[in-house]
Amino acid sequence: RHDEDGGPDPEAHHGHGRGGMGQEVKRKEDRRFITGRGNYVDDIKKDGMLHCHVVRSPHAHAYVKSINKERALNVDGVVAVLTAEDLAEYDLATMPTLMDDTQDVLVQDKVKFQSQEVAAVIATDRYIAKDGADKVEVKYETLDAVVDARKALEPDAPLVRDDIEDNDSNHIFTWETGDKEATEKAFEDADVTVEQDMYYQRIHPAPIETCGCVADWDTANEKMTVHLTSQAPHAHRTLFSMVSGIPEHKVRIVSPDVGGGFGNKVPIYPGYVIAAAASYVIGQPVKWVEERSENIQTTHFARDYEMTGRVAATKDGIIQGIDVDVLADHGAYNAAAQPSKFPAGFFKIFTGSYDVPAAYCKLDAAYTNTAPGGIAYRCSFRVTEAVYLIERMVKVLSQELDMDPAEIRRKNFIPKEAFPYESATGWTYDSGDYERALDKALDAVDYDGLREEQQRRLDADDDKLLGIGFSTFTEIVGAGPGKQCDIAGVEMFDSAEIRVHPTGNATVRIGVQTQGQGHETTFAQIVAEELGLDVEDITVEHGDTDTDPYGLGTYASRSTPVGGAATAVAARKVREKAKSIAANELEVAEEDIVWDRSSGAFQVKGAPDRGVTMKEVAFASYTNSPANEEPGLEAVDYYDPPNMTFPFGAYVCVVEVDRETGEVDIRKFYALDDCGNRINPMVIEGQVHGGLAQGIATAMLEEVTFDDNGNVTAGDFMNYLLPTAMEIPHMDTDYTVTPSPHHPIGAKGVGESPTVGSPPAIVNAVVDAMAHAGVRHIDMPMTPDRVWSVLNEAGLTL
Ligand code: MCN
Ligand code: CUM
Repeated sequence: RHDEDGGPDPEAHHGHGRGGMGQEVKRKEDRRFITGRGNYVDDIKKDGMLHCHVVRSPHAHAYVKSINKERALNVDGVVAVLTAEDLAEYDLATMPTLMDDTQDVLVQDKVKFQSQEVAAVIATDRYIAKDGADKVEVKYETLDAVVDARKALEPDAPLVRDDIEDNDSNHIFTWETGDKEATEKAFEDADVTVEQDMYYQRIHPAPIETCGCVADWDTANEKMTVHLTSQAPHAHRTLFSMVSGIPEHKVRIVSPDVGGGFGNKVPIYPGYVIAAAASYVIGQPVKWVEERSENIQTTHFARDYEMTGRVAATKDGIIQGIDVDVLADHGAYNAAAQPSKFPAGFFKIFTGSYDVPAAYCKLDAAYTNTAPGGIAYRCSFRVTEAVYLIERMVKVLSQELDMDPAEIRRKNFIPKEAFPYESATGWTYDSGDYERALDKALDAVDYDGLREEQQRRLDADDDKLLGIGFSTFTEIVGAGPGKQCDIAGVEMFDSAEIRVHPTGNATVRIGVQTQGQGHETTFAQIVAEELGLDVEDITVEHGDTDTDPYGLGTYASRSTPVGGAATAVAARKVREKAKSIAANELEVAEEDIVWDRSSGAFQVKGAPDRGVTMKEVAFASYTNSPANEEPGLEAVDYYDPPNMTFPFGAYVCVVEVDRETGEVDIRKFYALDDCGNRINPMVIEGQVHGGLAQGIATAMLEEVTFDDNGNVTAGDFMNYLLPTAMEIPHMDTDYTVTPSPHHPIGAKGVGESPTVGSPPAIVNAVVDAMAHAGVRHIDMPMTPDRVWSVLNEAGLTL
């Protein structure tokens, strides 16, 4: 195969031995991780460092009547006990959320969710701080709690937010998108309509490393240094400066190694502010690191969308319209971490991979007595919920029409020729080839063979039912553009700075922040490709706001689409200057110099034996710089993307459902991802494996649950079920390459695709196994008892 311009096959492994694009370079960072030399926030130790432990409310909804510090202060080693009153002196009792709400750093008046921060104990060690916290006496007056968004909107529901002026309900906002009239018309004219309620349950990112920080106020230099578990150090520096009033150049945020983020480390948490305030007041470094249950119970959760989907179609299965109703639970504060102009994230991508002429969505959000959140956990800003909705609805429609679920997808796909494609809700999809991906998937799993086996089992009244589920999803990643997407007003561009040193190696500093995604390797590969340097000669730095260029951070799979683009463009700027130096070295005019990508050298046009390597040029730029150029060889780029990228996938899940126990065995999971041009296939495969594990966990195991009083009943790893190797099946990964036309290296993001795309494939498979008995839906997590109940109702149990 050749690409359309007759160039080399983009799907072949290429690059040129130096670790450029498409090479399976082993991750440079893994050497320190697997030899125990990682450096995480909790590894940071400073002279005189104190420790903070937060006193948390046992109640979900209660007035704080009094706080008595006395007994805690008597504990040997306790240095201070802080309450909201203490923080108020420094104007730090509250902090703004990313959605313009105001959250208590320490409860001022009323507790709004269980385990909310009420007081903080600062002590000479972690255990003393905890002992001290046990001795802080807080008197509460409890109130009825509401933990269900639907109940929260009933007129007599307890009011969560009496701190907001004139507020008399738990309703936060209504958001609408699409064309309501056109959609209604589509439903009036339709041959068939289907409707399905579904609940995307509340889950939690639960990174292995919990959240934490070490705040260090340097009284002599009046500088605040915070080592922080942060996915977005620069944005956090700006917010720290704005909230604290400390000038931004006197705030340094350092994200050392981050032990998984998954969205959990995008927001700012009260613990960070408390530690910083404590260090400022006491004048010593203060460390705060969460325990596991604190992480699950109080930091940002994900999903919690109650959705009703309706689809209008012709009798041939051509979709004419989609109508969606959503009720979103945002917890006690509207604190979702997403671009500020998108109250429902990018949910409006809910028309998916399909050419849908009319679409409309109305979404209401509610406060409840639960921890705030909504956007986190490999979600691409609510694309996860949107993909679940549309991929489930396509399955529901296929059942109504008794059509094959693969065939109905094919009929409705946006055709390859239609790109760039404008969706009914106003996105411009950059590129895609959905049919080819589906064809490859069907072939790979032997679809016809599977359908035959399914029928054979039914005929034989087998104990186990076979189900086949699809998800042919489209993602949207790479926020910006800056005019559309901002965080607290800061436009969502990203950046890279490249310095090539005299001896021909380079330091690359980037504004995005890895949490395990492998940027130290893949971003070096981009530079290796563009500059013809060896990947081993390139060091990538990130996570220090004192030295790295300003960027908006890593989340929503934006690093490659935005930071990767900045890196490629910065490298091209270096190459441009290098060309002029090469001309000087070779004593020819610049027009006579060509860059030879395969050898990583400049050559004289028509005389390929006359050339200089990038290494030689680097040396010359410091030792023999031409008269028309500054010495040195470096460049910086701030990249504001013209559009997002639209990666996609074709996933097939094959399950066996045990009619006796309700257990679901995932027999096969096939995942084809198309993320445009691929930088490192091995890193991508790792991302897909991890993301699928999390998608499978979402479908089968995970849910944060509450009782009626607002107690978190799944707030630790005994009750919140993380997947282990035992639950995760073998996974087959595959790919196609449809480059992004607007990205400098044609790459799209991939980090979240598997978590976004996989849950509906699994639910579709389980439903498919029971479809012959009329089963249309089952909610996640599909625990054996839940599956058994559905089997039983359908008369399928043994
Ligand atoms: N990549 C590539 N070629 C492409 C696209 C990506 O080689 N065409 C590589 C990238 O260079 C990068 C990795 O794949 O090394 C992921 O890239 P990308 O899709 O750009 O996503 P980000 O780097 O922005 O990562 C964010 C994404 C998100 S939002 C969550 S949540 C998540 C995820 O990544 N959190 C993770 N994957 C994670 N993986 C680990 N180990 N830990 C987390 O916390
Ligand atoms: Cu939505 S989880 Mo990731 O965007 O960090």
